[in-house]
Amino acid sequence: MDATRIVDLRSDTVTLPTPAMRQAMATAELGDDVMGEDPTVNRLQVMAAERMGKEAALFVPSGTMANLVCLLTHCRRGDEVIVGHLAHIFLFEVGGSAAVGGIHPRTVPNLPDGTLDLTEVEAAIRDPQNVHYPYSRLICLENTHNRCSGAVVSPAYMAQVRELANRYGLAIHLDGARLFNAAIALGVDPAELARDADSVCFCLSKGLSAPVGSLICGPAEFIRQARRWRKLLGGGMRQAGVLAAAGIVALETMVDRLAADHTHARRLAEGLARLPGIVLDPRRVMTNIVIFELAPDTLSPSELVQRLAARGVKIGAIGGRKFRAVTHYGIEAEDIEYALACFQTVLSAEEPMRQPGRLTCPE
Ligand code: TLP
Repeated sequence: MDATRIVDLRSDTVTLPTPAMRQAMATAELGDDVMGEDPTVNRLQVMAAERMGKEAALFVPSGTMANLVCLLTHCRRGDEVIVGHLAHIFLFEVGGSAAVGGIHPRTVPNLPDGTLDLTEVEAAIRDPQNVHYPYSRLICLENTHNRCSGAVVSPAYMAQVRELANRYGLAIHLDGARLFNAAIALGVDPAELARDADSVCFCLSKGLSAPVGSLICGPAEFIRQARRWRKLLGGGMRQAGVLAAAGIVALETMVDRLAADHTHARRLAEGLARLPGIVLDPRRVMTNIVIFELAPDTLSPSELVQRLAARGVKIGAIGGRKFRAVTHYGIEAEDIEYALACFQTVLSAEEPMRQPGRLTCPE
């Protein structure tokens, strides 16, 4: 055991900015972005729109605000949104669209590959003539799919959803927090994955390692309205170019290296799957998220988390006997080998718990 080593696999949100990002932040050209006058934010927005193949883009502080602004822009109060039961928007965004926008979520089960069964989606679409129903307005998808072990949703599937949405006059929003991971895993342009969505957002502060920020991309008129919602939510940041500068470096330098995170996640998954007591199909790991289960009659979830943490390996307990480990910038191949060795030790160790305690990481 290495007393000094920390292998933090709780999330790719823990990534720290690269030296090039810090340099760019220190020297960024700035202005008042609420007035549309921050040249660095404007440059990042142009870059993001180009990467996503959309007319325009808007820089927002977080992925949560990006999704909320998009839902508020698409929907009016009382409208219904069709969303996967494991979607981040549904599970982990504080019910913001209902709380702030009066938007009604209608969940459809996520399949293990992150998609929604289209028959189920169609069955969930309401008859607009029936006075009892809310209007179905929007279908939300997620790529990669966080709770489906970073599953990748294909352009072919997106095209099928588009066809369905067109038949019923619905819009599509894509939570692409990790869209670049999906693009790298599939070997396609991110614009291809975003093509059939009316709005798409992606995060700079996950695998791309920037400290703060997400981008919403879509038609120019959509972005114009989204800008008003961002202001309403308090997301109009003044000299935000300090942050956007890191985002530009992220897009320029941190996309291709995501492939290494995927290799590390696959190696971790394969190693874990060989350990007695771990339930996991490594073939499902396509990107940087590994979700696995602890068999009954082994450690308790808190014992596993705490025994690993005592060795510097941090993972997230995500409910029941399930856990999540996420690879990212700063995690190297030897960190994965170290983590696997620690798993092996704690799963075979008979040592009693020194400090029985609560789970501290719900994610
Ligand atoms: N996900 C975080 C946690 O909130 C769970 C993580 O550690 O994975 N969409 C997706 C698919 C996400 O995974 C996340 C963050 C968000 C949106 C929200 O992004 P932020 O944290 O920037 O608000």
